[in-house]
Amino acid sequence: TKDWNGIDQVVLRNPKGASARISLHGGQVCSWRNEQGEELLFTSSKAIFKAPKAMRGGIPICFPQFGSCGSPEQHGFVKNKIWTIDENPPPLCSNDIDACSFVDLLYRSSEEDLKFWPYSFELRLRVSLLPCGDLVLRSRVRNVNGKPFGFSFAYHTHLVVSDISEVRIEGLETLDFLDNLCQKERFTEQGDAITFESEVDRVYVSTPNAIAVLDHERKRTYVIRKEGLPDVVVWNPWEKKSKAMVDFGDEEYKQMLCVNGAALESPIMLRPGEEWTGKLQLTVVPSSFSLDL
Ligand code: TA6
Repeated sequence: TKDWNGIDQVVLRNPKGASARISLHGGQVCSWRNEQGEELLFTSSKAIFKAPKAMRGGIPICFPQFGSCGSPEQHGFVKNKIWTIDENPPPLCSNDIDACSFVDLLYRSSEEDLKFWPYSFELRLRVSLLPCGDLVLRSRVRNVNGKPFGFSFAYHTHLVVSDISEVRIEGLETLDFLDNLCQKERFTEQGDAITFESEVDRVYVSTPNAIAVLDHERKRTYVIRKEGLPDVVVWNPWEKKSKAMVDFGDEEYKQMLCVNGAALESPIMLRPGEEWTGKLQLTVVPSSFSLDL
């Protein structure tokens, strides 16, 4: 299918009716639906569908950095570029075989890119929809025999929630976090689940490889599993920030929560020819399930 700019989109489906849509614009997952056809990823009703900026929602791929740190593009530039279908994908590994449908996308650094980020890389993204409905994103960054470089990375994951004030995150208790609302000052989370009653913009560091986002009202829990992504960004703009964003509805903060698997605190260093992999697996289960985090 085509997206809002007429850019190709790939639709993945599984036999039970779950689906996902990935746009070649930015390699962005724009939709992930469960077997009942319910949309699980948030997209702002005021999202601007105009290239080159990524639309606000889904799962933008943030590379080579998350945050601004002085570069021209907030959250990196690959999310604003046109990717291609990878004709020479990495070999299938075990759970890919399970995946009844997947797509391999590729972004290669261009001459244009080298002008403001002078490192040559290949970024390969495999998005898989498993028979159970889980969504798996595996990114591989390879230093294409250029100069050594460092980067940070995040899957900017916008989850749909029924009411942010009824949401809890389990798995980040007692961890340190950098608070973007206090000049990235380091704090330590207390011992109970994280709940929301105001703007939150934090990077939890050295996090476990599985955390849970419990949506109390909809009786639904997202389980986020990750590899190669030691940090978790938790972001909700709340009312004031929402009003300040042109591509975000005033009240929408109540129905979304960003919980981003990321590698931020320590940049990942790649020497020529080296490759890094960052994997994210999203599961949605009825909250009644006991979680084996
Ligand atoms: O997710 C954390 C964050 O860096 C917030 O500080 C806010 O900037 C958010 O990302 C949205 O960034 P974006 O570039 O999508 O507007």
